[in-house]
Parts: sequence; structure tokens; C-alpha cells
Amino acid sequence: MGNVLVAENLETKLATDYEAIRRREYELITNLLDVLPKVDNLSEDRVAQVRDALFHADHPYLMVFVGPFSSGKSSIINALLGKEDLLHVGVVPTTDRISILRWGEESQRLSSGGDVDAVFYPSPLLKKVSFVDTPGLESVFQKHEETTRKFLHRSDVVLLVMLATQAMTARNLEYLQTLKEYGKKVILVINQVDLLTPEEANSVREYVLDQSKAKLGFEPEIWMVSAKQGLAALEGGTLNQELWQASGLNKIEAYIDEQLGDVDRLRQKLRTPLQITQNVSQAALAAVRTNQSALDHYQNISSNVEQQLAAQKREQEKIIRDTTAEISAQFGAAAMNGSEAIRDVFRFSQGIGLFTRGVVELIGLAGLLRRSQGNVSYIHSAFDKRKAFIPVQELPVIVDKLAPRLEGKDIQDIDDLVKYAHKEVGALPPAIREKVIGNIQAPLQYDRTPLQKVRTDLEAIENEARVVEVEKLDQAVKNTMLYLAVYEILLIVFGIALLNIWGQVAQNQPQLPFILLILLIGLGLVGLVMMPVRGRIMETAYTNRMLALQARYIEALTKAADKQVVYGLQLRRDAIAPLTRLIEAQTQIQTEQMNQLQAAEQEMVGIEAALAALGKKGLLSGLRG
Ligand SMILES: Nc1nc2c(ncn2[C@@H]2O[C@H](COP(=O)(O)OP(=O)(O)OP(=O)(O)O)[C@@H](O)[C@H]2O)c(=O)[nH]1
Ligand SMILES: [Mg+2]
Repeated sequence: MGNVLVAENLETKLATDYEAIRRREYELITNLLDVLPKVDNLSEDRVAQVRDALFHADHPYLMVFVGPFSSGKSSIINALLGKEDLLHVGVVPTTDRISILRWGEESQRLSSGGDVDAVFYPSPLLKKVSFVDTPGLESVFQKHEETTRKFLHRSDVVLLVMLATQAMTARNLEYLQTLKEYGKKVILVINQVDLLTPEEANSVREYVLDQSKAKLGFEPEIWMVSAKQGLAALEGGTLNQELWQASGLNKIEAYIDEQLGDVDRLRQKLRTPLQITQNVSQAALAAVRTNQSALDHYQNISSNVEQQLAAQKREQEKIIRDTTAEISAQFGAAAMNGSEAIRDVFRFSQGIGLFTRGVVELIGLAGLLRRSQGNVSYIHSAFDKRKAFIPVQELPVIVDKLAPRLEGKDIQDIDDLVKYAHKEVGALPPAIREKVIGNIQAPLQYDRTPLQKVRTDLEAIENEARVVEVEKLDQAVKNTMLYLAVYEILLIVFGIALLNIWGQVAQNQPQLPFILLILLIGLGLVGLVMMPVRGRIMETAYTNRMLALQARYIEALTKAADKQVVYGLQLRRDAIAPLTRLIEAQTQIQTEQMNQLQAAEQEMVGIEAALAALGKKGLLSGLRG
């Protein structure tokens, strides 16, 4: 009694462990089937092998029923599952689709698009085994050849069902031969023995054995059964053991249990799909690694493009720098010429002239004079003479050259990049080339607005340099002349008054008025000497203001030009985006695949270990108990 209990425990433990590993395997393979079809350069055959392995892992034990029409295949399955009308049964060819019978909580038939239906039924037997019911062999290889072959390959055992009354016809012999060629275990099931007497049944059995031995060279396992008696044993709800034994169907049940209690067989059953999966997964890893090294090449393309873009950006920036250097030179020349012009106006030798002009200005004649001379100011004519306006006038010419230079370079670079990208795409493996989305081409339009828009700002600064600055200078010169005139006149008036007073008061000192005169002349000269000093101050101020204008000018232009460059770089990127996007996407996919495959490898190692331990732990605990 105790031994029976231990044996039972062992069996349950084995079944539970087996089921746990099977689930793990199933999950592993399902996950892998997400990845494998997407791996480039992995053949479809390999993926199909894994799908097949999934089927194995999904079906603990697969028993396939084949045989001529109306031999009773469907009836036997109905009897084994204890439901008389689960599968259609009839005297004429009845089953025309392949059905796989699996455990399910509810009884239902699911028809897929293909020629296989899944029939679910809550029979405990289906937890251990899946049955495959097929149409009569007369049609099965014609109409369902491919599917039949698939199931025969996947089966753990094939039951060839034949009629007791027509056992071992030439046809049946042929079928047996064909099935043997699949290398699967084939058991002969002779049905409808209820139609024979026990003696007749025995001689049929003998006859079949002899025929096999003589014609095929081997003795198959033979089970004599009666689906009819099996179904009768089920009548009334409780199983009639005597009838069940008599039906011979108990032998099929016992066989299943025996198979499922065999640890080695179970282990092998789980190892086969695992091995298939391991092989394919390794092939997939190799493929991904190969793709990866191809990808390294694409990564090179990518960094190549980045380098090219960086170099091109530097070139564009150089063009801008050259332009701003030219602009600085112009402002420098303008400041220098302007300074010289200012110096001309305030030269010492001009002192008297300035003074007279100051006097003229003072008495208001200047307005009249200027009008008659066409309103030309002193500074203006001095600037003209020194050509101080010319450098500023040159600025637009310099600026106008910048935009076409940048654009020309943009267009040329984009052409080069597009050519390069086309060449690289052409060199890609076809499988990856197909994934390029969009066209690699130069843009159809070019936006010039950034540098166009800045023209107004620049013109305003040019105007400031040319007009506003000169007006400021003009005003300053005029003021200086006025101060000089007032100073000198005051000095003269004061001198004359002083001389008069002195003439009357200090006649005893005749040298005094003379000294006074010298003093006054000296002070007058100081006023004139101050002119160049004043000029120097104005020069410095003017130069500083021109420098400030230059800075504003260059800043405005650089900002706009930078925008143009950024735009040009974007155009380059857009033009070759299909290639760069592909490289990015491909890198990501590859990395993901690699990770998933490596995770799967690890899981396989785990399952392998669990498989090696299958049945062993149970045995130990069983012995201890
Ligand atoms: N007397 C007797 N009749 C049986 C037995 N098994 C099946 N039959 C009858 O044989 C006929 C054919 O049975 P099926 O189960 O449909 O045979 P099948 O092999 O599935 O036939 P197809 O699906 O057409 O290939 C039916 O009329 C059954 O009632 C049996 O053990 N004894
Ligand atoms: Mg049938």
C-alpha cells in the first residue's frame, strides 16, 4: 500500500515538473517567435523549425489516428474521450477535415483558415495527450498531403486503424509501409472486433502478423479493439469496467500512461524542441552579429556624414569670417580717413580760418553763405577730400556677395552628400536597402530670407555711419568755431579796454601796456593751439563710435548668416535623412534583437538544467518518504 502511494506521488511530481518545464519552453519559444521572423538573413526554414518546436512544446503527447474510410477512427476517439457524438461518425466517408483534439474547459470546435480544426473538450485524458483525427487514408494524402505529413512528423505515435473484416488488404500493407518510412512508432489498431468471434479475431491477428513479417519484414504491435463496445461501456454514466476491458480501449489508455511515466522519454520529448530552438537561436545570433558588423559599417557612414557636415559648417563659417574681416577693414578705413579729415579741419594752420568762420557764423552770415555754397559743411568737404565715405559705401557690395557664396556652397555640398548617400544605399544588402523610406534628393526650394531680412538693419547702420555721424561732427565743429570766435573776440575787447584804462592810470610805467599786449596775444594763441587738441578728442570719439557701429553691423550680419548656415545644414540632413534614419532604426532594432536573443539563450540554459533534474528530485524525496 505504501509503495503504491510513493509511486503515485512520484508520478504526480513528475507530471507537475514536466508540465512546468513544458510551459517554460512554450513561453520561451513564443517569445523567440516574436524576434526570429524579424532577423534579417535568417531563413524562413529556420523560423518554421521553431514554429514546429512550439507545436511540440504545446502538445505534451501527440497521437495521430490514420486509416481507411469508415474504419472507426472517429469512433475510437469518441469512446476514449467518453463522448459518443464529439466527432461525426458515419457509414460513408465522414471526416473531411483534420481535427486536433485538445484539452479545454468548454467543448468547442475552432476552424482555422487552413485544413485543421481544433476541438477542445474537458476530458482528463486530453491533459496528457492530444489526438489527431484524420479523413480516410484514401483521400488524406491527396487532399491534405502537406498537413498530414506535418502531423506525422510531429506525432509521438501513429495509430493505423483498420477494419477487422478487411484487415491487411494490399492497400493497408502499403499504408503501413509508408507510415513506417516516417520513422515514427506505428501501432496497428484492428477495430470492430465485435463483429468477429474470438477465434476469428485471433486468426485475423495471426494473419496480420504473418503478412507484415512476410511482406514488410517486421512484426508490428497490434491491438484488437471495438469502439462499439467501448461506447457501450460508457452508457449509463458510470464506466462498465468489464465491457471497457473487452473493448481493448483500456490498452490505449494504459499505453498513454506508461509513456507519460517514462522519465527518459519525457525528457527527450522536451529536449527535442529545446535543441531545435537552441540551434535556430544560435543561427539567429550569428545572423544578428553579421548584421551588426554590417551595421558598424553603416555607423561609419553615419559618423562620416557627421564629419562631413562639421567640415562643411566650418567652411561656411570661414566664408562668414572672411566677410566680417572685410567689413572690419572697411570700418577701419572709414574711421582712419574720417580721423584724418577731422585732423584737417582742426589743424593749427587752420586756426585763423576757423576763427574767421566762427566769427562769420557768429554774426549769422553762415546760413546765407552755406545756402549759396549748396549747403556743404566743413566736415563734409573734408570727408570728401579724404574719401572717408567710400569704405562705408562699399559695405553693401561686400554683404551682397555673402548670400550667393553660402548658397552656392550649400547646393554643392548637398549634391555631394546626395551622391555619397546614393552610393552607400546602393552598397547596402538588398534586405536592408528595401527598408529605406523616402527619397534621397536635393531640396526643390531654397529659403534666402534670413540674409535678405537683415539688409534693412544693415542699411540703417550704414546710414548712421555716413549721415548721422557726419552731422554730429558738423555740429561739434560749429560749436568749437563759435567758442573760439567768442573767446578771441572777448580777448580783443578786454585787451582794448584794459589798454585804455592803463593809458590813463599808469603812465609812469610805460612798459606795462606792452607786457599786457604780449600777454593778450599769448592768450589768443592758446585759443588757436587748443584747436588741434579739440580735434584729437573728436577723432578719438569718432573712432570709438565707428568701432561700436562696426560691432553692431557685424553682429547683425553674423546672426543672420548663422541662421542661413543652420538652415543649410538642416537641408543637408533632410536630403540624406532616409539613409541616416535607416541607420538609426536599424541600430536600434539590432540591439533589441541581440538583447532578446541573449535573454533567450540564458533561459535555455535554465531549462536545460531543469530538464537534467527532471525526475531526479522526485526520486530522492520518494525514497526518503
Ligand atoms: N460494429 C462496429 N461498428 C463500428 C465500430 N466502430 C465504428 N463503427 C461504425 O463504423 C462506421 C464508421 O465509423 P467512423 O468512426 O465514422 O469511421 P472513420 O474511420 O472515422 O471514417 P471516416 O471519417 O469516414 O474516414 C460508423 O457507422 C460506426 O458506427 C465498431 O467497433 N464496431
Ligand atoms: Mg472519421
